[in-house]
Amino acid sequence: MEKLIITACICGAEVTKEQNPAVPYTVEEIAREAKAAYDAGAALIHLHVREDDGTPTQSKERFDVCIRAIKEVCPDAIVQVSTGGAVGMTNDERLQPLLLNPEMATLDCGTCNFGGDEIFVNTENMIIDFVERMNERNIKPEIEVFDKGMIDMAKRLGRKGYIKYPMHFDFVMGVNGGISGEPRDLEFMVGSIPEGSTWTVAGVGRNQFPMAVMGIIMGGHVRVGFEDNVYLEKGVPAASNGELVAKVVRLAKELGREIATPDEARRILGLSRG
Ligand code: KMH
Ligand code: ZN
Repeated sequence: MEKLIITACICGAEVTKEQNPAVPYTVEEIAREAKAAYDAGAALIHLHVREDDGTPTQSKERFDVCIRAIKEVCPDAIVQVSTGGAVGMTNDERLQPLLLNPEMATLDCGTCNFGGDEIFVNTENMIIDFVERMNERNIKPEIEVFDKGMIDMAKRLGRKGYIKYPMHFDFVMGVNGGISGEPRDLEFMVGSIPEGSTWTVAGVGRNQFPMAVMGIIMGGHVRVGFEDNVYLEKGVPAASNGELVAKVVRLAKELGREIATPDEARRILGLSRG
């Protein structure tokens, strides 16, 4: 089995300091949380950014400042920018961080409900537009799927030549509106992707660590962080993203899986530049 790539989704667009005071908003807080995750064993930082008051933004300038601050304290970490942003943002807003030529970016492969009245919109034409911009800049997409039909969309766009092979997927399990976080759901997702693909799994809320264990034992990779869950265990808020990553490292060690460094992660994901 390949070494385990741990992705830390340190900030997200929706989670707030009211839910956990360690959720980062400022540039300094984002760098602090990235370093805590990296020091604990994360190779990859999935990045959203905020204004100082916590408002989610896709501003190129804000991403630039945050990425520089992250690179100062975790020089070799892979930074994966979000093109999902927050529900309701325009396509142009969401696409801004691609102008910074990051190594990776998310490619959300379908529309889904996101709780309450929220709808996270990703039409077929949007997905094609987003991936073409990534291809132009040699940015590796991480295909975000919240439901099985989104895998089928990615496969369709692969056959049409838009999404390149080998694909890399992130299964986000347990969103209110997407697939749930049962082991059989994950097996279904993993069994549905093209041969030769890599995958990581993100469990939302109480699904985070059960899904992490499944990812470890099934030979996939794991995403944890405040974007998906703010608790270290039931009723115990995590003091930092580093604590969530450290827990995955402990689980992986118990289960006999070694942790990938950022350069090992680059090789596993087929990233062509550092
Ligand atoms: N904040 C969600 C609406 C991504 O990063 O690409 C979308 C999201 C997915 O977080
Ligand atoms: Zn995200």
